[in-house]
Amino acid sequence: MITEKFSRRTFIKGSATLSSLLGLGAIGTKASKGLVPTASAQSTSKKGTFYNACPRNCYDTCSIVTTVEDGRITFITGNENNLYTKGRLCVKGNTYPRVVYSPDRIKYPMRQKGRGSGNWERISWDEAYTIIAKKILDIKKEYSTTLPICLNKYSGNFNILNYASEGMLSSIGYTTRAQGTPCDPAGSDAQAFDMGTAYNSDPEDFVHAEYIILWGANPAWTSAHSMYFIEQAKEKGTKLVVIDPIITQTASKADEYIQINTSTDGAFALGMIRYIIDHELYDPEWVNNHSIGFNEFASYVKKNITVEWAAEKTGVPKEIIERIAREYATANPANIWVGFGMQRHTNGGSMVRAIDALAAMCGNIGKKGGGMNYIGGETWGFNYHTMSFGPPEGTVGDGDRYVNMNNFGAQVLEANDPPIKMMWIACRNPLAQDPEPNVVKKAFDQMDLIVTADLYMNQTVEYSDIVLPVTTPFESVGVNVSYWHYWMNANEQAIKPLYEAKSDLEIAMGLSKKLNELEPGSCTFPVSGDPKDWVEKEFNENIRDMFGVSSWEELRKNGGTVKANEKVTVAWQDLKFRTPSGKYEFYSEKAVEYGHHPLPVYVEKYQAPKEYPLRAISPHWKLGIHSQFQHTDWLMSISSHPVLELHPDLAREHGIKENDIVKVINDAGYLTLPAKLTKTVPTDTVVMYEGWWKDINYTENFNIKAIPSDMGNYSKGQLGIAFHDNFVNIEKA
Ligand SMILES: Nc1nc2c(c(=O)[nH]1)N[C@H]1C(S)=C(S)[C@@H](COP(=O)(O)OP(=O)(O)OC[C@H]3O[C@@H](n4cnc5c(=O)[nH]c(N)nc54)[C@H](O)[C@@H]3O)O[C@H]1N2
Ligand SMILES: Nc1nc2c(c(=O)[nH]1)N[C@H]1C(S)=C(S)[C@@H](COP(=O)(O)OP(=O)(O)OC[C@H]3O[C@@H](n4cnc5c(=O)[nH]c(N)nc54)[C@H](O)[C@@H]3O)O[C@H]1N2
Ligand SMILES: [Mo]
Repeated sequence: MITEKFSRRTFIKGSATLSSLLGLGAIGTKASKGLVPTASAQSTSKKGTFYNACPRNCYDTCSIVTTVEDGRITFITGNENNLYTKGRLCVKGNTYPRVVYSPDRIKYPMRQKGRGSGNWERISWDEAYTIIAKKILDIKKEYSTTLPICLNKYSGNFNILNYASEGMLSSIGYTTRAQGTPCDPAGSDAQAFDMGTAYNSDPEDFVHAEYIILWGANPAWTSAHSMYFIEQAKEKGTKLVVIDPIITQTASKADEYIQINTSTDGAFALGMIRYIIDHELYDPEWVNNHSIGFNEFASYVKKNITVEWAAEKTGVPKEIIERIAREYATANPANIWVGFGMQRHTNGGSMVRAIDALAAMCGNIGKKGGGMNYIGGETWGFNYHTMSFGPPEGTVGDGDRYVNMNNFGAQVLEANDPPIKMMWIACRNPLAQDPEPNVVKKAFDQMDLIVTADLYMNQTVEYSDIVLPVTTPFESVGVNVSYWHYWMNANEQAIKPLYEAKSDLEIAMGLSKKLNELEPGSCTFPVSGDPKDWVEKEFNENIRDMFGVSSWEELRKNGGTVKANEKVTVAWQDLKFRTPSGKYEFYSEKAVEYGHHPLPVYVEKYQAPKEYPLRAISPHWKLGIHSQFQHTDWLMSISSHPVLELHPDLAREHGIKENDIVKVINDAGYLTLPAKLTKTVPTDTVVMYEGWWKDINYTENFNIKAIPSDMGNYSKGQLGIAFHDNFVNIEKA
């Protein structure tokens, strides 16, 4: 069991210390002890293949073919039937057998004596359900409502069946919910104001573009399969431009790379627009027939924007802005992909509105191979059957209460009527992934009971009272779609659940059973059922029309994967926008309703406080997805610890040399990290990647503050977060 191993690590203010970092080196290459059996040549071995779906919060959402011999996974690879996965997995996906058979998996339900003590004891599922159910019923009795129970669930696993966590809590009454998303809210609101919703075209259509701008996106790391289509376009002669303050691996593939001043992309787009208006390079027919408010917008631009001004703001020479404007406006079709990283700013939404305007006025929206591509949800039309059971009869109240997932700690502490007393955490690691984890911890301290369902002992599990072991995708069934490509993937059960792990759906049924035993009628969630029957309940006419399959079984037999038809894959091809006017809105009343300027105007970037002059950007890491993958042995052997990237000139100013330990400080907390000197980072910025490295008390969020982005309320119910408007100071430790 885990006691000894995990009690070493405690959650302290500050973070990765020098000693914990130095203690690391040896961990990476730990031998496997035969955890993944080699393929047996014996003819007696039972061998089969299964379709699985990678369910992580990733653009690529891959279809996997899993080979199982004698009940163990021996090989995995990408599914050739899925033309986006194209038979290949990313570096993380290829390590899945190490994830499944990792000795670090949580094996049994456990209870911790003393939160954060590491003093765990194994308990049975029945004991776990009993403790949790009794607490739920006690809270309901004491407060006459279940609002003191809070669910924080997000992106560890996007299998449609995993909405059972939401469904189970809805089945006990009204509860408090972490609402919103850290990924995309500002940009999604921008697109909702302009077009009615965010809706991207099929990334496989990059091959049909004549010109591509990757704008604050790093797909070489965060959407590796998209790069194939971009490379194909390049081979045909398409120009690839990358705009990013950091010289990323994606930038290294570009024909032209533009190192922009961070958070000034709105000025860049508006500068291009000024040039395009002056030279009449836009598409008047498109603008006249399919939009409203263009004249007001053009007047704003002529009055307020010059290319010289844009050059000054962005740090990009005027001639370059003009040339990119001309190239973009004269290519047909031209394609823009705006990444989520670009909008993690206090002016993020307004920057996306300016880029939308550029794409729209040049007639690129609605064209195959073109578009302003950001995110989409067209294929998510399942029944969400797991969420269809209402509260028990006689439940009083007006509905659930919401706190912003992006400022979770502070808002939980503020929710006082009634206070939050119990936390259910699934598919989330808030003590590492959220800003200001020390505030989140304070909110945790207020709880009577914290229950976390997870695969591994991450920072949040370590600070929980009860941990419930969950299955990997290979151990249960499911179905997944992407927020980017247009494929639907079946997930089959390839192996039996390891140890005592259960899926979140099975946990929901088990808890409902216990609640109903203790107090009949207290939970409306079904108490038993075969997950395969549940997954079948997700299919409907809408899914059939889009994908041509009527059931999970059919999808499975169809090669495990199927693509939506062309009616949906080219965004806005009918040019019927989902705005109040039905047209593209350069002028948006809806934006005004939400407190913004009606036009895509320039909004100034966040100003660095005097004491903390350096921008800290914390982008997504190539060998992990948030708290997942990087901590496994193969990936630890490639990257054994996190680093702080900084420019050699900045390092020199602070007397810092390669591998020196650097203290990164601001008023939220501090971190110590070894320096990695690189000219890929601008001189006013430091970069620390998001991730969880095994046995290191690191989260980049120790000094990331909960600063909201400008938009998010309209489409997500909550503002997004300006992760990259975070400022620090550094010193040699
Ligand atoms: N390997 C891997 N893949 C992932 C993830 C992961 O953690 N690891 N996470 C998944 C999830 S949940 C998400 S939300 C997506 C994120 O996907 P991306 O948006 O591609 O990734 P980010 O790393 O957040 O940011 C992309 C780039 O934005 C740049 N950027 C920051 N500020 C600005 C700015 O002001 N202007 C411009 N032009 N660029 C800026 C950063 O330097 C960074 O290179 O990736 C998904 N895919
Ligand atoms: N500083 C900084 N912080 C960031 C970001 C950033 O750019 N900078 N990006 C933010 C973004 S965009 C995102 S999306 C968030 C992501 O943050 P989270 O939503 O917390 O995502 P993960 O760490 O991928 O997953 C959380 C946990 O889910 C567990 N899990 C996996 N499968 C299952 C399952 O089937 N059931 C259950 N119950 N658990 C499972 C994993 O083991 C993991 O511990 O991080 C945010 N944090
Ligand atoms: Mo995300």
